[in-house]
Amino acid sequence: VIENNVPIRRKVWTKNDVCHSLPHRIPNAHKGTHGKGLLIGGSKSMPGAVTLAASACLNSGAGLLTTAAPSSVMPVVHSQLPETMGMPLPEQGGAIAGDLMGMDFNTNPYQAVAAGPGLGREKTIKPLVRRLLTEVNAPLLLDADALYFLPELEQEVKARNAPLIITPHPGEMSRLTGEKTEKINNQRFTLSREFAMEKGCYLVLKGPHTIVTTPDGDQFINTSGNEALARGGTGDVLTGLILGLLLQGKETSASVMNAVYLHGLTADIAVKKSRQTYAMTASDFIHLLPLAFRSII
Ligand code: B4P
Ligand code: MG
Repeated sequence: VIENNVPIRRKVWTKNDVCHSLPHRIPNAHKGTHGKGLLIGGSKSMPGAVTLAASACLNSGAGLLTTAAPSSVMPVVHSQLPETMGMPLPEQGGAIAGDLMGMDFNTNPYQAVAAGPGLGREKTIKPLVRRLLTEVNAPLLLDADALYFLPELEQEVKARNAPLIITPHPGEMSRLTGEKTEKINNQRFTLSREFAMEKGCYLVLKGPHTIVTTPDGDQFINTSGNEALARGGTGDVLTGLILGLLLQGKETSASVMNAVYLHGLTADIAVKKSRQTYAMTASDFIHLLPLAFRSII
């Protein structure tokens, strides 16, 4: 099939693909081998989202994670996750005030950075996202509230050299494109391909059978997951998992697809184990990551 003068390449991503592309763990590894990442999120009214993302990242095999959040949110994160380094940030209106403490991304090299879960939509968040787009010279993942200001930062998006990964659900995709959610759902492949190629980003359009599109227009379709994931917090878990695998992998599209697959697999395991989809939470999916990894390796 030809579309926009480019042949369409689509591939269904299976357990076998994860098996073959998941990075090996080597016996003489140290934490630096498995990547040093930065997660930015949280606000006074949403301390849980960034905590879930950090927890998923720490349970993905990542070497070292720093979580940057408003200073009032940091104790919540640390009470749940003593393993993450903390970067308490000045706040305004309960959200990050935006200056990232004068952080210099050249002297603080992270192998990947993610922002968004629970960030809030204070006006201070726009300059923060602009700064990330401009200065992070490593794969950058933007999710949730970090996507809110993206339509106003088009120049910065297009000017990026390092990979940009965005993870909208159909509601967020509707805002990013200006199209109705119904149209997004009816034309998922075409619209995500147009968007990813035009902006030069990796686009993870979430939902049943999540589609990952590369900046070249290649598309990967997920085969795991079920409606048990349709509950608050599961998107935040996915963000942490993608960050964790970006830190360890070499190829962006495989890292992202593997995270999407493993995320869905935790839900498949959850349903298989408990034979119902009512009583479970986003944290339960994180707790099933060991079984998901085990069924792959
Ligand atoms: P938000 O406040 O943006 O929701 P969220 O925090 O992003 O939730 P979370 O991060 O946990 O889940 P996400 O969807 O990211 O929602 C605010 C408003 O946005 C809603 O009130 C609604 O108006 C609108 N909105 C939200 N979702 C919408 C949608 N799908 N369509 C239209 N409007 C929407 O991540 C969920 C994860 O679960 C993903 O990985 C996804 O692939 C997976 N998942 C969800 N349902 C699935 C299913 N049936 N089968 C398989 N996987 C599924
Ligand atoms: Mg979300």
